[in-house]
Amino acid sequence: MCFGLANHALAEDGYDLWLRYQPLESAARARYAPRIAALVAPGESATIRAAVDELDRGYRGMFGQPLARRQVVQDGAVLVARAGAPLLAGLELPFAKLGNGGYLIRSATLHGKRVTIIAGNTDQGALYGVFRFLKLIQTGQPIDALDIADAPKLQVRVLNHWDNLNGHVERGYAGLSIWDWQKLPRFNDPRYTDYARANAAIGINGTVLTNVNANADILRPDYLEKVKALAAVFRPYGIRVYLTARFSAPIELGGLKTADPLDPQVRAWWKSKIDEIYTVIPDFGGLLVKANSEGQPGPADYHRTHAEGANMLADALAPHHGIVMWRAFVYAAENAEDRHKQAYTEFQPLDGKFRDNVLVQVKNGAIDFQPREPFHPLFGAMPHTPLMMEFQITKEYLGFATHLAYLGTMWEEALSADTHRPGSVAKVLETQVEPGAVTGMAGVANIGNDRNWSGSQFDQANWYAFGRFAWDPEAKADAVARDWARMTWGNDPAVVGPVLRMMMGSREAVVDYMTPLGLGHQMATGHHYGPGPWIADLKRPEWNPVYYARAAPDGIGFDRTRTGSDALSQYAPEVAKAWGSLDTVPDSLLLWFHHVPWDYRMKSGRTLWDALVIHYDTGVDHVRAMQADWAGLRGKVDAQRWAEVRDFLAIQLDEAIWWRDASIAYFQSIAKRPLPAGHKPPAHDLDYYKAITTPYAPGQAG
Ligand code: GCW
Repeated sequence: MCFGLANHALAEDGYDLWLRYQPLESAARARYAPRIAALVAPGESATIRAAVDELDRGYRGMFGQPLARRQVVQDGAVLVARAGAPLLAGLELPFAKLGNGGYLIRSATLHGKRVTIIAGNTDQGALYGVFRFLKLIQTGQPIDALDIADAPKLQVRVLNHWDNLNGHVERGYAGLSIWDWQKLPRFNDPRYTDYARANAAIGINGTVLTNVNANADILRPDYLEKVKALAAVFRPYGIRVYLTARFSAPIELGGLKTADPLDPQVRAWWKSKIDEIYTVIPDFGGLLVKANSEGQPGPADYHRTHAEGANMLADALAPHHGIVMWRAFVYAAENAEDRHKQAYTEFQPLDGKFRDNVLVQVKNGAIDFQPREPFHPLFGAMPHTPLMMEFQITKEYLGFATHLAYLGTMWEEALSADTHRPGSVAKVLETQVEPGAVTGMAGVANIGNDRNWSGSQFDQANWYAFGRFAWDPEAKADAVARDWARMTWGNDPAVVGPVLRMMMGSREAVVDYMTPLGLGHQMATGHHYGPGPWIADLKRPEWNPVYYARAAPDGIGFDRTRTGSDALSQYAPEVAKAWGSLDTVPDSLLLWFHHVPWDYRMKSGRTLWDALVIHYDTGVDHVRAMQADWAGLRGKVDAQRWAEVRDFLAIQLDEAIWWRDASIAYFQSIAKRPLPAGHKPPAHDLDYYKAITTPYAPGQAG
């Protein structure tokens, strides 16, 4: 018996994510009980069964008993149904606005009984509604007078797993891949179902199972059988599977001499391969491609454009209603152009040249998932081409699994940025380029086989937030964080307050101690773990941190104005003007766009050098503040998860200080200025930091 024990005394390891369904306090139970007295769910589809199972599981967890299932409506019944169900006859419900994935939740009177209706145009919509209803209870919201209607603003809401067939996850910090290819298709780990539940709960409706640095073997018949088994687990939850296509697969698997997208044999090979995939998995979602980027094969190998490459696959997928997600993350080996400009240069002229079922997948910034980047200039610049957002949930550049960094604020910043072409990045994503055109968002997953899925308790928040932003790109990071905090740590305001404070400042703290004031990529080589601002000897200029900071005796920063690379010209004139002027560029992007003297006067009146040092310290201080907040939660959350977070914060503090000290040691060796008063010198000299090597840091490519 565990009655009488407070929740937080029970051991938890984080496995349950946002579906913990902890026992309610008796007052809450009494308050909710009259409104959730029975379940009436007439549908018999696998999706309705999943919805019923989830309600039952949630109810058992929170109320400590099974939820009665009834055929007829009674007082307090929860009705789960699809538009058109006889049960709902006579009720005027606004289904038209809900589209395919939307739902409504309504308190109503039906045949004289007070009921709660959860319904969508599809069973999928009803399932989403059930998760929302459960969330209301989990987060302590009233359910007496509900009138909720919600629908996703983007159609394709996918995770991208950078998982290799050997189980290694590129940029993965949560253990190995959860896909156990060796045991599939015979053994379906129950974890796959929990994965589907967790994703459906946040509206994710697709998953790309394999790494964009692709292996053609995933397209072999034996692997397709394994994919089929996963697809069967995910199907009831409305999650489609997608795969990555290695562009040279016709050579590797098909024995052809070429992978030229205009070659008839190549086209025939892809057509037959794609037909085969659909025979095995009739609702297969489509293909994701990284081409001619970082050594991956692609159409440029045959002097063809990205559009020609993408369209070949699109033509083969179209009869099956499949899509191609074609990545715009390209920068060429022999191209001396500012890396910031290269994707735009290559893709923008192709606007309108892609088939209707192609989405061009664009990273949020023009370089590469840095702690802070301005939005990618392609957003708004390809009005005739569906663009989808690619965010990186896994924290390759933000401290791996041990640094607490809530990315919701970063994504809100990117999505709410005004492209002036017109509208925000969010609006660009949401607006169909023509009626019926597809829209979407992808997130590079942070999921692995660690018990807590994401490598840390707080990294779960980033998976959660990705789902919420994919559903609604205009979501607010603080509201999302609040929901997550309540479902993950409980509704006690004395817990939620500090957790929110920690989360909301956390990403800026990482920016401050790693790459303040608009610096880009200062990470060590290859694994990107730890600082390497001095690195200057890598083959390609843009692989070197010195390429981004350009620290020199005369100052620091990358001039991307007209006097420099002119990357600003790729933005709308209003944006170029604001960011191009030292008077109006925000401090946060100063060094991204300008090279300024060390003694440059910031708006604060401080010199740039002093401001830089202060930012590093501000970042470190936030980590200390998070530690203090967390210390105050001892005993207020379960001991196991509490201790893990405490220890990870200690690692984060060590590493934040490492970042701060190494960066200051390096930049001071060039700036040759004293530290501002009250700011301590680095603990060691520059050579000490340069000598640190961590060859076995996790998540490396290859
Ligand atoms: O950020 C970089 C990573 C690579 C990754 C690449 C990409 C999958 O360091 O590991 O490759 O981006 O997005 O393609």
